[in-house]
Amino acid sequence: MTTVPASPLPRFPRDFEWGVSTSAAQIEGAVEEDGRGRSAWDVFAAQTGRIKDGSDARVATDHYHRYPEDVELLKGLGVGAYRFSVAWPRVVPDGSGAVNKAGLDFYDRLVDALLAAGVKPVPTLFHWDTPQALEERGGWLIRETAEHFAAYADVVAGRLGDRVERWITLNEPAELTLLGYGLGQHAPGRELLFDALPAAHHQLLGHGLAVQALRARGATSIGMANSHGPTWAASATEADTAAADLYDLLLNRLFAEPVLLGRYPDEELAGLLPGPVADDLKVISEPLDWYGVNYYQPTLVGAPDPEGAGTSHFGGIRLPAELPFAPREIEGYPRTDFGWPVVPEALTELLVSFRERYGDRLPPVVITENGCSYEGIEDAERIAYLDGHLKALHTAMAAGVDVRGYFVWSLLDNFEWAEGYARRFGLVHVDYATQVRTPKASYHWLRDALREQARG
Ligand code: GBH
Repeated sequence: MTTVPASPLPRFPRDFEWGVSTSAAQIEGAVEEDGRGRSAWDVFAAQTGRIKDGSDARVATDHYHRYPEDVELLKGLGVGAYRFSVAWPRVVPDGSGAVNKAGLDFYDRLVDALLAAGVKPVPTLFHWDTPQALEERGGWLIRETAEHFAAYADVVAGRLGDRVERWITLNEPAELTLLGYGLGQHAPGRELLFDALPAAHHQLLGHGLAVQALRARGATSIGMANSHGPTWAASATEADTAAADLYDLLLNRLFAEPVLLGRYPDEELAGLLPGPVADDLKVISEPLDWYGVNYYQPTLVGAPDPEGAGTSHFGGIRLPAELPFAPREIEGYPRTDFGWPVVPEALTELLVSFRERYGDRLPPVVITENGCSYEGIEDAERIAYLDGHLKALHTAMAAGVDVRGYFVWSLLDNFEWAEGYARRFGLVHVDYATQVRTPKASYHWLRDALREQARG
């Protein structure tokens, strides 16, 4: 039985953009078709023990072949926009050099199908699927990758720019830096800890260079999608607040401030970064039309417990004891089946604090991801999650934060990275044996809520 939220959603502005998000590596499959090159995720998932359920994303949700059906689902849902990602190795198989026309053709068909369905395409140029050929040369640890990324952005904009208005450069460089290069839990599986920092700088540089490339092609609506959440200190002791500040610096400010303020949040840290950092910051802070925020939950952080070495977690991933901060369990809130606490009011807190921190330097915000994993098609918990977060978002807007849109993660159940297929984030259930799509209760709830919004 679906429990209906106790009160209806508040009214959002008429031109508020409603959407859903996906990413190429998580849904497309067809990894060896039509000239696609290998990605770092293809290679990583093929290594024993990397993915919890032993799966990989060679088929995923077969979206490469089933996109017409998925576009119908978007149309039925009534969203105005769809955020998907373009797979770099599909377009430029080796990451640099020859362009694969057949790869671009796929996105061309997708964009046309979306437009025909009245859904605005919002492509993300990079959502973690680095071309393996570049990864083998150092991936985001080397500067060259940022330059190749900008060249690829130019190619995509050259092909789709006549029909695409809104662009997103990168998705969550913080996660790729920490999980991919720092802790080895995501591709490319490097465990460099703080030596992963160049990957952050080069992604940010790639972002800025891509903004320039998109502008040169006439783009007028560019954003990026960074993951953010409030950091709560485990206690008021100096050790805990210092650990929480450091976590906030590394996961939030390190990625927001170069982009929004043109500087790194910490001198000492900036000194560890490679290249002409001061010049790079001018590129990295190219003005954006809007700022995308992926929000999932707050994080409670304390100083590492010398006794409890290695017991702290980040999104289910065990953190090494030598890190100078330790995320703790947040008690007193419901949890998703991933174990993440459900704290809608922390979204209000996050947005209000962004407005306070960055003032007029913060462009209009779009929530580019928000969602949760639960089993089942009668997903009352997901309805409660979305309802709570939309109300919290509205509260932030009433408090003066300029928010222009909200995208649910995700349209479909999909390949949840190191978790494999065990976590289901979709509004639409996917039976992986048959690829049959079944809209969940939350899909119907959102469809009705959007109709109600349109009525006002
Ligand atoms: C996003 O990353 C990705 O962009 C998307 O591809 C992915 O499928 C989706 O979210 C769902 O995971 O509570 O302290 O343990 C999400 C980034 C980082 C958010 C870890 C949750 C948990 C921190 N996530 N975080 S903690």
